Amino acid sequence: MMDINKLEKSDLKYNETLKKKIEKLKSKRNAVIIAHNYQRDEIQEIADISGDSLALSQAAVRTDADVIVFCGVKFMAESASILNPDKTVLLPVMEAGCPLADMITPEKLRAKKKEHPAAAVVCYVNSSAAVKAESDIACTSSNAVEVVKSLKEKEVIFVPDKNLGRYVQSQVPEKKIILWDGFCPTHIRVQEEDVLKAKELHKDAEVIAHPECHPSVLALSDHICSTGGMFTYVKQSRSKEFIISTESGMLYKLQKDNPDKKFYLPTQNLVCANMKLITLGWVAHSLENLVYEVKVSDDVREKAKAALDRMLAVTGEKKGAAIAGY
Ligand code: CIZ
Repeated sequence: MMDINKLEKSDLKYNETLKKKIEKLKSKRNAVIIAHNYQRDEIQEIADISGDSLALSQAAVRTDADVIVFCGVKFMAESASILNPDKTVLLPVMEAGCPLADMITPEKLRAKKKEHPAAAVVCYVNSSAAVKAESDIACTSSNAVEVVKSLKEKEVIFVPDKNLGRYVQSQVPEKKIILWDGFCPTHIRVQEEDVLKAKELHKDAEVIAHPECHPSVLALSDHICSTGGMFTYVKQSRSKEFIISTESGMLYKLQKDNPDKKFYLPTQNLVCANMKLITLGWVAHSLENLVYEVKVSDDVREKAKAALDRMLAVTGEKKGAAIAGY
């Protein structure tokens, strides 16, 4: 199978031209480029800041740039806009959505709330601003357990990722978690057999999985954590080899930060097509034409921000976040 992160020589030359153009446009616009850990290698290379969605939005608050080019998917650019309403937040490709976030709507969530009036609603950051606005508190994959534990309610509606919800339930047995039937189409591509085969091939490797993976994959893992948590864990581990069950873009920075260690994906199918829509060409286009601006209406923004603020009050400064270049 073709490795989407490997480029042909002609692409590399063209990319160098684009990188120079992006540099010029960046200073003309007083812009900062921030990139999610799942972005293409060449996008992570040009980014001023890279990390997970929440760490990026928080880093964006600290920048004095006028324009934020968010190389990620739409819900992430929305979070950046919610936390930075006075800045211009651009998503280079408007179609870069998140199928998991699209598996829930505010209307459907309102109906679920009616069925369970005593339950608190916890929404994973991988959700639209409108769904966050309907939730009591947001969470990330690094703080979901802590957020759920902090609630006084015994019942929790957890949306939209059922695998993360099941993982939280396993860590917080004292609460009743009502799951939503959502999932990440990329993470569920890892199968038990893929992990078993990879373990057979790399007998000394530690297995690390993202909690969006299927429970049978998590059961085979030595460590379960968010992308930010993976950087922290790998750095302090004595192991030299790791099998990584999350989106392929993670390998770029894991390898860069740990040149003496080796990383393997259990399957080459761990590619999020939406994340990979962002290319250097689209970043240049975005800066040149100031497109596509992501804005959240004031009423939705205020409520969604309240859900994010409550989460930050529980976890304080984000733990396990890995922000490079900041
Ligand atoms: O919140 C994020 O950035 C995502 C999608 C995953 C993670 O674990 O960082």
